[in-house]
Amino acid sequence: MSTLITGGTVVGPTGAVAADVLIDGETIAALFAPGRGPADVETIDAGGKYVIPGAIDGHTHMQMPFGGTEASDTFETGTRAAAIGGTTTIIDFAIQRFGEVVQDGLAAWHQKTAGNCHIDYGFHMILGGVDDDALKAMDQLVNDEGITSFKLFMAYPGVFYSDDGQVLRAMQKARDNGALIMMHAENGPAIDVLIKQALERGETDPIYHGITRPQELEAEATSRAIWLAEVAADCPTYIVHLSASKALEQVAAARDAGRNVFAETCPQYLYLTLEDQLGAPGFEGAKWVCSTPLRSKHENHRADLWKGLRSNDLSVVSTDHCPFCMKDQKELGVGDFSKIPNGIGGVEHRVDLIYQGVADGKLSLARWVETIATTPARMFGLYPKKGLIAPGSDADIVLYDPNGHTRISVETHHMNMDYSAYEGWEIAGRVDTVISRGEVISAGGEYTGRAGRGRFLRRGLSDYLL
Ligand code: DUC
Ligand code: ZN
Ligand code: ZN
Repeated sequence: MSTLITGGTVVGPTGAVAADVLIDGETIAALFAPGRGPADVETIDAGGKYVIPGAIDGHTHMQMPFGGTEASDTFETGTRAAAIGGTTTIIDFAIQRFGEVVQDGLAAWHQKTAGNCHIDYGFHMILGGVDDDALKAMDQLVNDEGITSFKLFMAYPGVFYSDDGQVLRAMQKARDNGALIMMHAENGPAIDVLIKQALERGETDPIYHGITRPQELEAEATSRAIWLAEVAADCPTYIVHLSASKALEQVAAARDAGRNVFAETCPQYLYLTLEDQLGAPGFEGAKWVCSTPLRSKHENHRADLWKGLRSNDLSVVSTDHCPFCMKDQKELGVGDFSKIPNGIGGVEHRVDLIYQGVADGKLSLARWVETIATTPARMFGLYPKKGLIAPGSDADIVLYDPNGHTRISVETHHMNMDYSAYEGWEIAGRVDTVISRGEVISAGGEYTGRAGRGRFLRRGLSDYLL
């Protein structure tokens, strides 16, 4: 069956152009000058709307066991919310813990997702224990399983932490097999000292989560990761959830030197702050406990991050979607901020929140699409199947109404969270229609997708490394 999207403005990484888009089955068949497409097909009117590639969220944690509980969105609820918000692909993190077999962790994630996802999905692999077996498993995942990126943690000693020797060995292996190393860059052992000292002083409120994770310890770990990667023959390295100016300086310097270093940021770091959110009265700040933490509004982080997105020192915006409800989950940390499960939910709102940057004049239309769709596709081996409106690509398409408005609230969102990190925010733009592999799954506020229609994506190597 063929469908023609008419009258819209197609936006891609090279800019915007008026064009009609012909979908044939699950893929894009052709682009036409306005009015020049076939006449005998069904049409979708995109007049006054942007026609953009379905967004790709390269960093989610659906139903992740963490902090003594489990992230509150399942793959069913989380991918449905993502779809409604214009995201048609997620890449979630399968987990290997210390002492576990890597392939067992991967199998567990296949089990969690099977029959449950509303949109297409892939996996990165978290390595919580780098040893000889895990290093061997990296080859197998890259060669046979379509898993081509591995996340390591320089934070969370005793949970996911890898020491520098382990990091170096995993980087050497990745340099060898073409995989990308994704790094949670915070100095975990030093943070643990600061946490202990704060608790001993009776500093137990949520804001101390941020105060005990200063930007210097993100910058130091970022720098160390970059140098370790250089020792590993310039292993390609991608810094996740970069939040702070000093960490960004490290990435920018490495990129200026021609290094294989990339980074993402997330909407929470572009908009929210240590004082206004994490420092909210009482236990309220727990809603915004995530790592890396929100940064001070009295420094220049948010402006620097927007600038980094413009200059491509930050290549990608992902969400690090890791939601926990206040009730029974965040509440685990009443009286002790270190026991608050770390994570913020936002998979539904990334497309709108970054479009707000366009409306505010901080980002071009082309960079909006590039940072939320095209670059994640290239970075994570999904391009040009995903992330692009061109003949042969999957017909993952969002019609975006720049004249619409979005009001974010727990009353109306679809994520399984009992609060919203952006409660009451009114933002410019609105996701109008979402098409996933040729099927309209959301239109005019009505959702028509279904669990189980999403397919596992075996990913290739990152485009940026070839
Ligand atoms: N940070 C979070 O806030 N949650 C999940 C894991 C992480 O690194
Ligand atoms: Zn992380
Ligand atoms: Zn994460």
